[in-house]
Amino acid sequence: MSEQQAFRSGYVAIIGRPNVGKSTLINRVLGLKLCITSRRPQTTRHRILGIKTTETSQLIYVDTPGIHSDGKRAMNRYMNRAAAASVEDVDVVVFVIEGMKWTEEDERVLNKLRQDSSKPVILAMNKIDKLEDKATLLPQVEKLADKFNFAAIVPLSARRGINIESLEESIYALMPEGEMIFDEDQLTDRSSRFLAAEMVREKLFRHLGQELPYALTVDIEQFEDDDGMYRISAVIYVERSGQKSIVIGKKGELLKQVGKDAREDMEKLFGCKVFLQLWVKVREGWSDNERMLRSLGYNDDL
Ligand SMILES: Nc1nc2c(ncn2[C@@H]2O[C@H](COP(=O)(O)OP(=O)(O)OP(=O)(O)O)[C@@H](O)[C@H]2O)c(=O)[nH]1
Ligand SMILES: [Mg+2]
Repeated sequence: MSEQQAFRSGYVAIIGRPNVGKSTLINRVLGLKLCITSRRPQTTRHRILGIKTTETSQLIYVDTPGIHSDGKRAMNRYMNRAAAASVEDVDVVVFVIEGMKWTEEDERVLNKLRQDSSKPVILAMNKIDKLEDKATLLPQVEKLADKFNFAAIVPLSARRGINIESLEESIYALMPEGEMIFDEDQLTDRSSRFLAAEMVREKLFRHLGQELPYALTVDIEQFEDDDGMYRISAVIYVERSGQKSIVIGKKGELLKQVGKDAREDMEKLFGCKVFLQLWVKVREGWSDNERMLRSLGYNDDL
């Protein structure tokens, strides 16, 4: 630690509507792929911590499900609760929006933040790599500054890694002095088992068509360290038998591809060989049944 700078630590909630790039941003800040991402909205379902420890700070980033207005299904209510709870005990909030866009859903998220005005909020304008006319940026920043007393407004690109240090500096400046909260080499609060299930879910989100990703979840049945190689067996639960054959694909091709991609990600993250087996099972109505949700790991105490 440098002599002039006191050590700082605390929690940073990353919030925003679905698909603005919250999980991509956390991965970029951490410099590794911890959180799953996809081009579909509502990819993240659970709160997950990404911990970054440096010489001068330990910043704990909280990835949250996108806040959205459809609270009809039990799963959607669970996701909104997880997002809302994440803001409660943090030191700084990073509110992510998509570039120059400002939607009704963004307004709804901001209204939630207005209800608890005690926390500093940084506005991150993500995906500025897509911005065609740079001259439009400044007027938009000024317009957004009128909406709320943001601690900072940072245009950035999570995918391309533009202006990320500037965001990190703004966060650091708002953090209280404090000791390390987690071990210095700890990267997340989640188990390898949880991360393995997420990797499989991400590949299903990426390989499947429009609706199906929302009808499935992944449960790890076996996770064993076999002399330095992880033996993992995962069950993909779908809601109807017709969905099962789609997930498996012609001659099992789709499932094979999902398994290969997920295994490669796991090997990178865990740093060891992985033997992955996938099964597909039907569990009718799992996503709209509170009890089944809990049995599949969607618990409010997370
Ligand atoms: N062009 C561009 N795309 C980005 C950027 N950041 C994220 N994306 C893309 O936006 C999509 C959504 O990214 P996610 O990180 O999954 O978004 P999220 O906000 O976590 O979404 P939910 O978990 O569904 O709420 C993905 O296809 C990302 O690759 C960026 O800086 N530029
Ligand atoms: Mg996400």
